[in-house]
Amino acid sequence: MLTIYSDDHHLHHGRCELIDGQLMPCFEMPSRADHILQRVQAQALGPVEPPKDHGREPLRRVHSDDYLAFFEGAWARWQAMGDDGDLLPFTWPARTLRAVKPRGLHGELGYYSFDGGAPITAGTWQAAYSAAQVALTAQAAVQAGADSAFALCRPPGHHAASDLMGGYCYLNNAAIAAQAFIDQGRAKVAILDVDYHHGNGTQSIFYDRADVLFTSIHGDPADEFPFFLGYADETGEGAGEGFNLNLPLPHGSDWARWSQALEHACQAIAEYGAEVLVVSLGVDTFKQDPISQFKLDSPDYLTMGARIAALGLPTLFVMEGGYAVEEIGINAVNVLEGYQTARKEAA
Ligand code: SP5
Ligand code: ZN
Repeated sequence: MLTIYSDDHHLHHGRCELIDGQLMPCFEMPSRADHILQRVQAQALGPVEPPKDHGREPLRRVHSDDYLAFFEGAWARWQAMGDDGDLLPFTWPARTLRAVKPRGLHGELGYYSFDGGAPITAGTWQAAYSAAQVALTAQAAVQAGADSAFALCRPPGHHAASDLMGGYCYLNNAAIAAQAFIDQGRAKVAILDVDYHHGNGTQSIFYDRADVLFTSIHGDPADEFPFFLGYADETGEGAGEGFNLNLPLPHGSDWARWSQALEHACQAIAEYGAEVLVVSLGVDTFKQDPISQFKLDSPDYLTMGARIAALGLPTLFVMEGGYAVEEIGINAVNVLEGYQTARKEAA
């Protein structure tokens, strides 16, 4: 399997985030992608290539122009104010306030974010832009006929909506790739989001559309981030009614429970008649993940990959979360190896 990777992700390294009432070093750190790359190479998964620059247009198909302009320019505005720490929002237009767009940097940042978990640093735009290009380059390989490809990107993307950052995410790499499939002539794209957290950004981007089916297995938002989206009764709206499937699971869910939800999601994807599959590949479902509450073990990821392969669809894997840094390479690459082995056996 082809892996697309850029070192540019090192340009994004946020300083800290608020966890359990304490400021802690950001769990979403550069060594995550480094460990995955090392494992891809150690297991000889396949070639590793740099991204091609597909430009800004494919980003504009998912994100609003004003959001992209704000994100790209935010660091320079922050610097011009004489500050050089991480830029973090601290006020949001919650209920009883107005979702107006204020003039100043901090107000605009609150307008364009939904939590305080996505710090903007000097290199965040460049890193996120490159991550989107990594996803687009891997997408192009699948569109050109490859059975599968792996977009080894960071920062992750599935929490980012059309004009909102949050949850370590800025540009929605998986959604940008899914939209590129549509724009290149695919009629039905399925997204399977296996990250521990609900992919609220991806859901909202495609919520009123029938050409992209969004399915997600995640910690029940009644008890888990992102709390305000990801419930089972969110089934899509308008033309998208019936094309959004949320499968929330309780804290403590193990492979026996999780794999039943995977079966449910895979059946929905098969019934939908998808032409191509995008997997939002988070491995924060791991039992030792420091911020998550599922109980998957490393061998389970091999089985996960094999079940995804049984769908028989051209498949683009897009890296999302996973914070047990020592094991992230093993777990992520296990999904890809499980997939690849099953595909070879089927051929
Ligand atoms: C891409 C992705 O996986 N983003 C996840 C963002 C999660 N941010 C909220 C983390 C809250 C963690 N609470 C942990 C409690 C551990 N004691
Ligand atoms: Zn996650």
